[in-house]
Amino acid sequence: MLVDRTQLYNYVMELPLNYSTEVSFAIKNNIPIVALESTIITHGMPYPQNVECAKLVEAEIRAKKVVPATIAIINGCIKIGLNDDELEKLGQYSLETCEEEALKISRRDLSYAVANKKTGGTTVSGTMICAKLANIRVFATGGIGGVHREGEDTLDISADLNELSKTNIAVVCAGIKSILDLRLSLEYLETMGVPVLGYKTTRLPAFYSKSSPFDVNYQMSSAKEIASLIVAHDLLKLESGILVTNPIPEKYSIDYDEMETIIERALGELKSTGLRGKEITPFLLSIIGKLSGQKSLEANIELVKNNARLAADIALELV
Ligand code: PSU
Ligand code: MN
Repeated sequence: MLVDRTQLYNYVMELPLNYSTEVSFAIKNNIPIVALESTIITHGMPYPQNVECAKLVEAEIRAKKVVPATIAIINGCIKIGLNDDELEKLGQYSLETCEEEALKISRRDLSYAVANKKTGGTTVSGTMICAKLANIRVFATGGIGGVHREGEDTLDISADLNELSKTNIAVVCAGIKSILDLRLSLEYLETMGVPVLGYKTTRLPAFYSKSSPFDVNYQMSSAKEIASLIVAHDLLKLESGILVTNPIPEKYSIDYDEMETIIERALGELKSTGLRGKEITPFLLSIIGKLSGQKSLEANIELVKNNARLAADIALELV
Protein backbone atom coordinates (compact mmCIF):
# COMPACT_ATOMS: atom_id res chain seq x y z
CA MET A 1 0.00 0.00 0.00
CA LEU A 2 1.27 3.45 -0.89
CA VAL A 3 1.44 5.85 1.99
CA ASP A 4 0.87 9.48 1.19
CA ARG A 5 3.76 11.06 3.05
CA THR A 6 2.62 14.64 2.50
CA GLN A 7 -0.64 13.85 4.19
CA LEU A 8 1.16 12.31 7.13
CA TYR A 9 3.49 15.26 7.48
CA ASN A 10 0.57 17.66 7.34
CA TYR A 11 -0.88 15.88 10.30
CA VAL A 12 2.14 16.13 12.58
CA MET A 13 4.38 18.46 10.61
CA GLU A 14 6.74 19.38 13.34
CA LEU A 15 7.05 18.70 17.02
CA PRO A 16 4.16 20.55 18.69
CA LEU A 17 6.14 22.08 21.53
CA ASN A 18 4.53 25.10 23.16
CA TYR A 19 6.15 27.30 25.81
CA SER A 20 4.19 29.46 28.26
CA THR A 21 4.94 33.19 28.21
CA GLU A 22 6.74 32.90 31.53
CA VAL A 23 8.95 30.03 30.35
CA SER A 24 9.74 31.75 27.01
CA PHE A 25 10.83 34.83 28.94
CA ALA A 26 13.02 32.70 31.21
CA ILE A 27 14.71 31.03 28.24
CA LYS A 28 15.44 34.37 26.54
CA ASN A 29 16.80 35.88 29.74
CA ASN A 30 18.74 32.90 31.01
CA ILE A 31 16.60 32.54 34.13
CA PRO A 32 16.81 29.04 35.65
CA ILE A 33 13.81 26.76 35.09
CA VAL A 34 12.49 23.75 37.02
CA ALA A 35 10.25 21.22 35.28
CA LEU A 36 7.21 19.75 37.08
CA GLU A 37 5.13 16.71 36.16
CA SER A 38 1.36 16.59 35.76
CA THR A 39 0.23 12.99 36.40
CA ILE A 40 0.24 14.00 40.04
CA ILE A 41 -2.50 16.48 38.98
CA THR A 42 -4.54 14.20 36.71
CA HIS A 43 -4.11 10.88 38.53
CA GLY A 44 -2.28 11.46 41.81
CA MET A 45 -4.48 13.71 43.94
CA PRO A 46 -8.19 14.57 44.17
CA TYR A 47 -9.63 17.87 42.89
CA PRO A 48 -9.37 20.64 44.08
CA GLN A 49 -6.31 19.80 46.21
CA ASN A 50 -4.41 18.77 43.07
CA VAL A 51 -4.73 22.26 41.55
CA GLU A 52 -4.02 23.97 44.88
CA CYS A 53 -0.93 21.82 45.29
CA ALA A 54 0.29 22.56 41.76
CA LYS A 55 -0.07 26.31 42.39
CA LEU A 56 1.68 26.16 45.77
CA VAL A 57 4.55 24.20 44.25
CA GLU A 58 4.95 26.72 41.44
CA ALA A 59 4.88 29.53 44.03
CA GLU A 60 7.75 27.91 45.97
CA ILE A 61 9.85 27.93 42.82
CA ARG A 62 8.98 31.52 41.89
CA ALA A 63 9.81 32.63 45.44
CA LYS A 64 13.40 31.63 44.64
CA LYS A 65 13.36 33.66 41.41
CA VAL A 66 13.28 30.47 39.37
CA VAL A 67 10.61 29.74 36.77
CA PRO A 68 8.37 26.65 37.08
CA ALA A 69 7.48 24.73 33.92
CA THR A 70 4.62 22.33 34.57
CA ILE A 71 4.63 19.93 31.63
CA ALA A 72 1.49 18.28 30.19
CA ILE A 73 -0.01 17.35 26.84
CA ILE A 74 -3.05 19.37 25.87
CA ASN A 75 -4.85 18.48 22.63
CA GLY A 76 -1.67 16.83 21.37
CA CYS A 77 0.48 19.83 22.14
CA ILE A 78 3.45 19.43 24.49
CA LYS A 79 3.02 22.27 26.93
CA ILE A 80 6.14 23.54 28.66
CA GLY A 81 4.56 25.67 31.35
CA LEU A 82 0.81 25.94 31.99
CA ASN A 83 -1.22 29.02 32.82
CA ASP A 84 -3.73 28.99 35.69
CA ASP A 85 -6.69 28.19 33.41
CA GLU A 86 -4.88 25.21 31.92
CA LEU A 87 -3.92 23.96 35.39
CA GLU A 88 -7.50 24.26 36.56
CA LYS A 89 -8.87 22.38 33.55
CA LEU A 90 -6.30 19.64 33.87
CA GLY A 91 -7.13 19.27 37.57
CA GLN A 92 -10.83 18.78 36.86
CA TYR A 93 -10.11 15.66 34.84
CA SER A 94 -9.57 13.84 38.14
CA LEU A 95 -13.24 14.45 39.09
CA GLU A 96 -15.36 11.32 38.81
CA THR A 97 -18.07 13.42 37.16
CA CYS A 98 -15.71 14.50 34.37
CA GLU A 99 -16.95 13.05 31.08
CA GLU A 100 -13.63 13.04 29.27
CA GLU A 101 -10.63 11.14 30.54
CA ALA A 102 -7.11 12.48 30.77
CA LEU A 103 -4.41 10.06 29.68
CA LYS A 104 -1.58 9.04 31.96
CA ILE A 105 1.32 9.66 29.61
CA SER A 106 4.55 7.73 30.00
CA ARG A 107 7.22 7.12 27.31
CA ARG A 108 5.09 4.56 25.48
CA ASP A 109 2.03 6.89 25.35
CA LEU A 110 3.71 10.07 24.07
CA SER A 111 3.57 9.47 20.32
CA TYR A 112 -0.05 8.30 20.55
CA ALA A 113 -1.06 11.38 22.54
CA VAL A 114 0.65 13.77 20.11
CA ALA A 115 -0.56 12.09 16.90
CA ASN A 116 -4.14 11.81 18.17
CA LYS A 117 -4.29 15.24 19.78
CA LYS A 118 -5.03 13.84 23.22
CA THR A 119 -4.85 15.51 26.63
CA GLY A 120 -3.15 14.06 29.65
CA GLY A 121 -0.75 14.32 32.52
CA THR A 122 2.85 13.33 31.92
CA THR A 123 4.40 10.89 34.39
CA VAL A 124 7.98 11.15 35.57
CA SER A 125 9.16 9.28 32.46
CA GLY A 126 6.98 11.34 30.09
CA THR A 127 8.01 14.60 31.76
CA MET A 128 11.72 13.72 31.60
CA ILE A 129 11.48 13.24 27.84
CA CYS A 130 9.67 16.56 27.34
CA ALA A 131 12.04 18.40 29.69
CA LYS A 132 14.96 17.10 27.63
CA LEU A 133 13.32 18.37 24.42
CA ALA A 134 12.93 21.76 26.09
CA ASN A 135 16.48 21.74 27.45
CA ILE A 136 15.40 21.85 31.10
CA ARG A 137 17.94 20.15 33.32
CA VAL A 138 16.22 19.90 36.74
CA PHE A 139 12.83 18.38 37.48
CA ALA A 140 10.90 18.19 40.77
CA THR A 141 8.21 15.64 41.60
CA GLY A 142 6.73 13.86 44.62
CA GLY A 143 7.82 10.27 44.31
CA ILE A 144 9.01 8.28 41.34
CA GLY A 145 7.63 4.94 40.25
CA GLY A 146 9.68 1.81 40.92
CA VAL A 147 9.62 -1.94 41.06
CA HIS A 148 6.27 -2.95 42.53
CA ARG A 149 6.10 -5.45 45.37
CA GLU A 150 6.10 -8.95 43.87
CA GLY A 151 7.57 -7.27 40.79
CA GLU A 152 9.80 -10.30 40.34
CA ASP A 153 6.61 -12.19 39.36
CA THR A 154 4.50 -9.49 37.74
CA LEU A 155 7.34 -7.60 35.99
CA ASP A 156 5.52 -4.44 37.04
CA ILE A 157 8.44 -2.03 36.92
CA SER A 158 7.64 1.63 36.37
CA ALA A 159 8.85 3.15 33.12
CA ASP A 160 10.31 5.89 35.36
CA LEU A 161 13.25 3.65 36.25
CA ASN A 162 14.05 2.85 32.66
CA GLU A 163 13.82 6.52 31.74
CA LEU A 164 16.30 7.38 34.46
CA SER A 165 18.70 4.97 32.81
CA LYS A 166 18.75 6.85 29.54
CA THR A 167 17.59 10.45 29.88
CA ASN A 168 19.97 12.85 31.51
CA ILE A 169 17.73 14.87 33.81
CA ALA A 170 18.18 15.41 37.54
CA VAL A 171 14.96 14.27 39.22
CA VAL A 172 14.34 15.60 42.72
CA CYS A 173 11.90 13.42 44.68
CA ALA A 174 11.06 12.30 48.21
CA GLY A 175 12.35 8.85 47.40
CA ILE A 176 10.48 5.83 46.28
CA LYS A 177 7.01 5.36 47.67
CA SER A 178 6.73 2.50 50.12
CA ILE A 179 3.87 0.94 48.11
CA LEU A 180 6.80 -0.23 45.99
CA ASP A 181 9.66 -2.60 46.71
CA LEU A 182 12.41 -0.18 47.73
CA ARG A 183 15.15 -2.78 47.75
CA LEU A 184 14.40 -4.06 44.25
CA SER A 185 13.99 -0.51 42.94
CA LEU A 186 17.45 0.40 44.25
CA GLU A 187 18.93 -2.72 42.66
CA TYR A 188 17.35 -1.79 39.34
CA LEU A 189 18.73 1.75 39.52
CA GLU A 190 22.18 0.41 40.35
CA THR A 191 22.12 -1.95 37.36
CA MET A 192 21.02 0.93 35.13
CA GLY A 193 23.80 3.19 36.37
CA VAL A 194 21.66 5.83 38.04
CA PRO A 195 23.29 7.61 40.99
CA VAL A 196 20.92 7.83 43.96
CA LEU A 197 21.82 10.87 46.06
CA GLY A 198 20.49 11.69 49.51
CA TYR A 199 20.12 15.35 50.43
CA LYS A 200 21.47 15.62 53.97
CA THR A 201 20.73 11.95 54.56
CA THR A 202 22.42 8.58 54.19
CA ARG A 203 19.06 6.77 54.24
CA LEU A 204 16.70 6.47 51.31
CA PRO A 205 13.58 8.51 52.10
CA ALA A 206 10.30 6.61 51.75
CA PHE A 207 8.00 9.35 50.51
CA TYR A 208 5.59 9.88 53.47
CA SER A 209 8.34 8.82 55.87
CA LYS A 210 11.62 10.67 56.11
CA SER A 211 13.67 7.52 56.04
CA SER A 212 13.67 3.81 55.27
CA PRO A 213 15.91 0.87 56.19
CA PHE A 214 17.85 1.32 52.91
CA ASP A 215 20.91 3.42 52.08
CA VAL A 216 21.36 5.94 49.28
CA ASN A 217 24.59 5.81 47.28
CA TYR A 218 25.95 9.20 48.30
CA GLN A 219 25.00 11.79 50.85
CA MET A 220 25.01 15.40 49.59
CA SER A 221 25.27 18.32 51.97
CA SER A 222 24.22 21.19 49.70
CA ALA A 223 22.56 22.15 46.43
CA LYS A 224 26.00 23.24 45.25
CA GLU A 225 27.43 19.76 45.82
CA ILE A 226 24.56 18.26 43.83
CA ALA A 227 25.06 20.80 41.03
CA SER A 228 28.79 19.88 40.84
CA LEU A 229 27.88 16.24 40.46
CA ILE A 230 25.44 17.14 37.67
CA VAL A 231 28.18 19.07 35.87
CA ALA A 232 30.60 16.14 36.21
CA HIS A 233 27.89 13.80 34.92
CA ASP A 234 27.50 16.02 31.84
CA LEU A 235 31.24 16.32 31.24
CA LEU A 236 31.50 12.56 31.36
CA LYS A 237 28.71 12.38 28.78
CA LEU A 238 26.87 9.85 30.91
CA GLU A 239 23.47 9.60 29.42
CA SER A 240 21.67 8.37 32.50
CA GLY A 241 19.61 10.54 34.81
CA ILE A 242 20.38 11.42 38.40
CA LEU A 243 18.03 10.73 41.28
CA VAL A 244 18.13 13.29 44.08
CA THR A 245 16.19 12.07 47.10
CA ASN A 246 15.02 14.65 49.59
CA PRO A 247 13.40 13.57 52.87
CA ILE A 248 9.99 14.95 53.76
CA PRO A 249 10.33 17.64 56.48
CA GLU A 250 10.30 16.10 59.97
CA LYS A 251 7.10 17.94 60.90
CA TYR A 252 5.08 16.12 58.22
CA SER A 253 6.86 12.78 58.23
CA ILE A 254 4.61 9.79 58.95
CA ASP A 255 6.01 6.83 60.87
CA TYR A 256 7.36 4.15 58.50
CA ASP A 257 5.58 1.26 60.30
CA GLU A 258 2.30 3.17 60.52
CA MET A 259 2.41 3.70 56.74
CA GLU A 260 3.35 0.06 56.22
CA THR A 261 0.09 -1.08 57.89
CA ILE A 262 -1.97 1.20 55.64
CA ILE A 263 -0.06 0.07 52.55
CA GLU A 264 -0.61 -3.61 53.38
CA ARG A 265 -4.35 -2.93 53.52
CA ALA A 266 -4.29 -1.01 50.25
CA LEU A 267 -2.37 -3.82 48.56
CA GLY A 268 -4.99 -6.28 49.88
CA GLU A 269 -7.73 -4.21 48.25
CA LEU A 270 -5.74 -4.03 45.03
CA LYS A 271 -5.63 -7.85 44.82
CA SER A 272 -9.42 -8.05 44.97
CA THR A 273 -9.80 -5.66 41.99
CA GLY A 274 -7.63 -7.50 39.50
CA LEU A 275 -6.36 -4.15 38.17
CA ARG A 276 -3.31 -4.21 35.90
CA GLY A 277 -0.74 -1.92 34.35
CA LYS A 278 -0.88 1.82 34.66
CA GLU A 279 -4.08 1.83 36.71
CA ILE A 280 -2.34 0.28 39.71
CA THR A 281 -0.45 3.31 41.02
CA PRO A 282 -3.43 5.75 40.88
CA PHE A 283 -5.62 3.11 42.57
CA LEU A 284 -3.16 2.58 45.42
CA LEU A 285 -2.66 6.34 45.86
CA SER A 286 -6.38 6.95 46.21
CA ILE A 287 -6.92 4.06 48.66
CA ILE A 288 -4.00 5.20 50.80
CA GLY A 289 -5.47 8.71 50.75
CA LYS A 290 -8.79 7.35 52.01
CA LEU A 291 -7.24 5.09 54.66
CA SER A 292 -4.93 7.71 56.15
CA GLY A 293 -7.35 10.61 56.00
CA GLN A 294 -6.04 14.10 55.33
CA LYS A 295 -2.66 13.19 56.81
CA SER A 296 -1.19 11.53 53.74
CA LEU A 297 -2.52 14.21 51.40
CA GLU A 298 -1.05 16.97 53.56
CA ALA A 299 2.27 15.11 53.69
CA ASN A 300 2.17 14.62 49.94
CA ILE A 301 1.68 18.35 49.31
CA GLU A 302 4.41 19.36 51.74
CA LEU A 303 6.97 16.95 50.31
CA VAL A 304 6.41 18.16 46.75
CA LYS A 305 6.88 21.76 47.92
CA ASN A 306 10.05 20.73 49.70
CA ASN A 307 11.35 19.07 46.53
CA ALA A 308 10.48 22.14 44.47
CA ARG A 309 12.60 24.32 46.79
CA LEU A 310 15.61 22.03 46.51
CA ALA A 311 15.22 21.72 42.73
CA ALA A 312 15.12 25.52 42.46
CA ASP A 313 18.30 25.81 44.55
CA ILE A 314 20.04 23.29 42.30
CA ALA A 315 18.85 25.10 39.15
CA LEU A 316 20.23 28.37 40.58
CA GLU A 317 23.62 26.75 41.17
CA LEU A 318 23.69 25.54 37.57
CA VAL A 319 23.33 28.98 35.90
N1 PSU B 1 3.93 8.99 43.02
C1 PSU B 1 3.05 9.83 43.64
N2 PSU B 1 2.09 10.43 42.93
C2 PSU B 1 1.99 10.24 41.60
C3 PSU B 1 2.92 9.37 40.93
C4 PSU B 1 3.87 8.79 41.70
O1 PSU B 1 3.12 10.02 44.83
O2 PSU B 1 1.07 10.80 40.99
C5 PSU B 1 2.85 9.20 39.46
C6 PSU B 1 4.11 9.80 38.80
O3 PSU B 1 3.71 10.56 37.69
C7 PSU B 1 4.90 8.58 38.38
C8 PSU B 1 3.79 7.61 38.08
O4 PSU B 1 5.72 8.83 37.27
O5 PSU B 1 2.84 7.84 39.10
C9 PSU B 1 4.27 6.18 38.09
O6 PSU B 1 3.26 5.35 37.62
P1 PSU B 1 3.59 3.81 37.27
O7 PSU B 1 3.88 3.17 38.59
O8 PSU B 1 2.34 3.28 36.62
O9 PSU B 1 4.76 3.85 36.34
MN1 MN C 1 3.35 -0.30 36.25
